[in-house]
Amino acid sequence: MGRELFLSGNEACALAAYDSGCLFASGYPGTPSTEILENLGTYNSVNTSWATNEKVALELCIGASFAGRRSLAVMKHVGVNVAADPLMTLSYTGIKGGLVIVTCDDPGMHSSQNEQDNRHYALFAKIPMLEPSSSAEVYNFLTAAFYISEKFDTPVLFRLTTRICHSHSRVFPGKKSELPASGFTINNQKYVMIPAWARMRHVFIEKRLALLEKFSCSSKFNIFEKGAGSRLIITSGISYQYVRENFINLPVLKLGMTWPFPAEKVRKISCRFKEVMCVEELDPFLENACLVSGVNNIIKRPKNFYIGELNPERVKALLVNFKDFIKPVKQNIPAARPPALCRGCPHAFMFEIFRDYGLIVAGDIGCYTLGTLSPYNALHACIDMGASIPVGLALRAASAGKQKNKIISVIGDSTFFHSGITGLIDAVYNKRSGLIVILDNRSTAMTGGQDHPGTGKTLPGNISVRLDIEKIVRACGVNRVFQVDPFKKTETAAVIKKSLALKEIVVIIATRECIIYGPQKR
Ligand SMILES: Cc1ncc(C[n+]2csc(CCOP(=O)(O)OP(=O)(O)O)c2C)c(N)n1
Repeated sequence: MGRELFLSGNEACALAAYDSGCLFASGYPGTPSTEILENLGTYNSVNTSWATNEKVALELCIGASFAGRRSLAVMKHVGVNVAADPLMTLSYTGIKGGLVIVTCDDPGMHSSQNEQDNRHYALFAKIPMLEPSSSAEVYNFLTAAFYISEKFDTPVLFRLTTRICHSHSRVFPGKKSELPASGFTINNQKYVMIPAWARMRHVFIEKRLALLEKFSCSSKFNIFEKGAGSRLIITSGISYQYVRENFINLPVLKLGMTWPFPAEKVRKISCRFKEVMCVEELDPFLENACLVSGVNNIIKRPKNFYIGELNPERVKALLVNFKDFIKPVKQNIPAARPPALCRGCPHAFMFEIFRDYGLIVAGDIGCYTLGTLSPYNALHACIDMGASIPVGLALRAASAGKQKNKIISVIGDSTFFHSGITGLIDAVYNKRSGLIVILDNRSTAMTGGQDHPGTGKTLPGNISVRLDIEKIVRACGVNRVFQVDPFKKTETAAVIKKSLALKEIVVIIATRECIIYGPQKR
């Protein structure tokens, strides 16, 4: 008997990467993905890092892969948007050492700004996608993902969702692989994507997709489970568990490799049934793939299923009545509430000032986004990481009258490193004017207190260089830079008041470590 472990999907993912001989991993924190790298960081032999953002993380993994090393890029779903630029061309170059991109999607938006369905990235980038439905499958599929990556010269998209990442189930780990590094092989036509060579690689991609589709049709990832009745269910990921939790006897085509879509297999099985229904979270991804593949006995899900997370009750209601599950009105538990800033949080002091001055705040993503809620109600726009600086400055420039001088940008320290710096450089270069407040709590607090370039520590806990935000801001060409302490509210308020009147770029750095995750607490 082999080992048996009880692991979360994220833990299983880290163990599988380690056991697969992956020696390089990078990512940027984001729920529900964060624990994958945190766990992988406990293995000394794996070079793990929190990159400054997801684009950098993927580019690091590309470099390691080109050197022949298996590598893993880890991010939440919106992180793939940031990494999309290298991703789309990586599909062209292909890889050398197996390269897997883990996207952790968040249907239901437990802790995200949107619930985009990242399965579309596999279709868009023309790369294979695996979708495990339990921790054991996370382990087995990830091991296979490295194999697929190397066999077909492609990056692989590995899609998890919150419930897979965070639920625990049994895992039966295999043996650890030791792989020698093969080194970089010069091959400009493969690794340098100038148009002439990219055109050839596009031809390669289409051939690769055809081969992958054949592989998918015969692969053990896509299995037909016999059952009773004339309706076939096609499903994948966590939705499979919800189907099985309700209906143990239904015939199910369980797809583990959802892209390229195993069209022929699905067609052959589907035509044996009167009706086919895809049980899937969010967009009609499988449903559309079925339709394009010529499956003509599809019953479409009602459109309200395109929204929100599934659960066993919703799936039951879908399969029995073809209706969405309506939550009973009377419940004895309090309604869900959004989180709030902690007692003693330095951000809270700043938001009290913003509120009391009646400022309009173009915000960013972090704990401080909660400044939008009562009792502050002092954050008025939030789009994506790094947006506060361009959005705030343009909002100011495009506004008139009294409102103009009340508009500021507010960004956290981790977010500043992630994608705030380019907005600041743009502001200086284009001679924009306005106030930017950087809330430096020496932590990536929102996601659990991970280190970043401003904390002086790396992911495995080693001491490193601590980048000085003030020096960076000055190096970007900002002349008016003020340091304040949020706990000294009167002084801080005075600096903010004075800065609002200035007709240039002004940066206030409010430094006070996070009450929970500050360096002294770690
Ligand atoms: C592209 C992207 N990557 C990751 C996340 C997850 N995430 C939300 S806020 C945040 C960082 C917040 O850190 P910081 O700006 O320092 O603010 P703090 O929470 O410490 O106040 C991260 C990583 C995200 N929302 N978007």
